[in-house]
Amino acid sequence: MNAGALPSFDRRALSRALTRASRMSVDELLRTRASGAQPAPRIGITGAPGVGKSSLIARLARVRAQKAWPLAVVAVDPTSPDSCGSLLGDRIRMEDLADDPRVFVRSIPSGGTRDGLADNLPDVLSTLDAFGFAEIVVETVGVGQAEFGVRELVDVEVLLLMPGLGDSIQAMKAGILETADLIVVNKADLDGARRMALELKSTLAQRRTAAAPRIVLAKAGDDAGLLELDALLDDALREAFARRPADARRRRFARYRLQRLVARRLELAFAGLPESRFDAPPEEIYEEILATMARGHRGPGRAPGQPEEES
Ligand SMILES: Nc1nc2c(ncn2[C@@H]2O[C@H](COP(=O)(O)OP(=O)(O)OP(=O)(O)O)[C@@H](O)[C@H]2O)c(=O)[nH]1
Ligand SMILES: [Mg+2]
Repeated sequence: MNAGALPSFDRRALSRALTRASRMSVDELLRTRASGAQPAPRIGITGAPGVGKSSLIARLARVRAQKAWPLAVVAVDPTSPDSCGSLLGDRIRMEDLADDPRVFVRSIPSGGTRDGLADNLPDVLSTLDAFGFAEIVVETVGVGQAEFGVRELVDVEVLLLMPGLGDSIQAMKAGILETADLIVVNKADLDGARRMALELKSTLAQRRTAAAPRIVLAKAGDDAGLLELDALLDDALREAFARRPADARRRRFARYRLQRLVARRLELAFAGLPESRFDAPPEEIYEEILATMARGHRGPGRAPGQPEEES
């Protein structure tokens, strides 16, 4: 996949294509077919706000880009500044860090979704596939660790935690720890990191999941944890590709994309119904919703919260 000389992609053309992909309406997307490019290996990095995702990715990207270039990083940013106002000043801007010609970094607003993903993320990722990226790292905004939709869009999911996060490990909802392929206890320079890793191990052992995620300790300025994570990612990607052959991967991503589009079309149909309409029998409203969905959305075609097209 590492075709061509460095850098093997046109940054301006790519930037334009990504802007286009991130702004397409549901109806436009439903009419768009996949490019046919084989999806690049995808790594998802998720975790609560401020846990150190961007800082870690900035370092990880350099390491991974030595063997998989060009490498793309897509960071999903919260749309509402209120949702993490106190953290914004602190926010690591990876654009500033990616001086490596093998790395391309792009931030996209999280849009109308509540699962920490941007609405058009599937198409942003397939745009990167069409440009021939060898690997993609996705940072998803931490959403109180409620839902991890990113799972369906990546091959390997990494969950970042840090000491003193508040929640005790035992209290974490079942499934959150188990769906991750790897867990990083980040900011290991802070008190309680080792204790947290031990607690994680025993919690996961008690829950007896089929394949308990591996746990890595990492901290800024220390390469040991970073390199361990890098090696574990290689293993996890290899396993993911063995589990799902090319067709299965492609179909899984296509399924999630369509599922999201249909869900958004449904939301739009609901949003178009006046309050008074709900006095009607449910079956009648349902038929109307189906008809609206079949007709397509005649409005601007965007979910609330998505920016309007620039002129
Ligand atoms: N003590 C310590 N602080 C760190 C470490 N890594 C990152 N930080 C700090 O943690 C803060 C948040 O880091 P980010 O990388 O922006 O975290 P994030 O998870 O990407 O944050 P959001 O994108 O806002 O959710 C910054 O002030 C970093 O400097 C670490 O290993 N140890
Ligand atoms: Mg970040």
